[in-house]
Amino acid sequence: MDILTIGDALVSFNPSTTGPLRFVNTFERKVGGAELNVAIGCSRLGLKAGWISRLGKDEFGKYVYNFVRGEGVDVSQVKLVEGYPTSIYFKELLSSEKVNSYYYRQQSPTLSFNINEIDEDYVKQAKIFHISGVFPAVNDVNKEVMLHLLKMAKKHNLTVTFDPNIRLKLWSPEEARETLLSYLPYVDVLLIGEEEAEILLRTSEPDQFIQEVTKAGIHHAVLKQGERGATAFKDGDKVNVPAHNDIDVVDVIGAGDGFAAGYLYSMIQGWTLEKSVTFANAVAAHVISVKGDNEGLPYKEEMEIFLGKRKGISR
Ligand code: KDG
Repeated sequence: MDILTIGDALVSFNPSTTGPLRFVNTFERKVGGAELNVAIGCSRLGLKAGWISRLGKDEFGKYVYNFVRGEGVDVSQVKLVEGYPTSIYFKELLSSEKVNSYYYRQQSPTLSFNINEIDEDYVKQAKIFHISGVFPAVNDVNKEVMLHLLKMAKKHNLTVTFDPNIRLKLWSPEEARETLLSYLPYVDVLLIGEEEAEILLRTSEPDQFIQEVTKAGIHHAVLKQGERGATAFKDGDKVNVPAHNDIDVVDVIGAGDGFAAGYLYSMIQGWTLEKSVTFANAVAAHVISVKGDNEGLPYKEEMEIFLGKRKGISR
């Protein structure tokens, strides 16, 4: 297996119109979940991806399970459990770039996780363990499971990649900081947005950021700087790669997960920093040009067309 991740999935309800939710009458039902989106993105690019999770033994749980399986993600470590409803969330679209999320995940099925059920033989066969800050933000059981898995990943020399994905609707900046900083000793590669860097490292100025991350023992990181692109560094090399600012943005949710999927793919290919960030940016650009958290994640063939390696025929 190339990529392993763990997360709480949600059924996402996407409003048919913009504006305050109290005036929205119809929604489209889709699937979301930060870490799951990454697994789907990796799978579409041709990697073998596994996702560890718990879903409710209910209609929504079956819907998510079938969806994830249909995307080719390994679901052998996903259980549908009685007594916990599958998490859901509603999006509120104020514009294509301003989206509010309303979560209903206090009783997340991940509360039923038991660290003794984590299959070490399964974990150790992966190359990369990708984590995000959403999973531990959901509840304290997840925090315990996360630490257990990080220790297991390190024991078996998996590369740990980390996107803090700080969701302030799920926890305060202080709690996020305390918990997420405790993961840094296990992290090999950090993929972080500027606002998150401010919360975690108290800086988003690239050179200071590199200093802080290096102090934390991390020698490979990408600072995502929105319209100003991304600054990446690895073992002393540093590059700044411009963003794609020519995209018609339809739905920004999931961009970071697309970036992570593209970056993980590039890591597996052993590409240079510049090529990796360019590719990850392009995957993210595909995500935001389509409605839904993961629908726009490109397949390998689409990326080959995008990169000019293959000719696309549209009719
Ligand atoms: O990154 C996108 C995800 O955040 C979205 O699919 C669902 O909000 C979500 C979450 O908490 O995972």
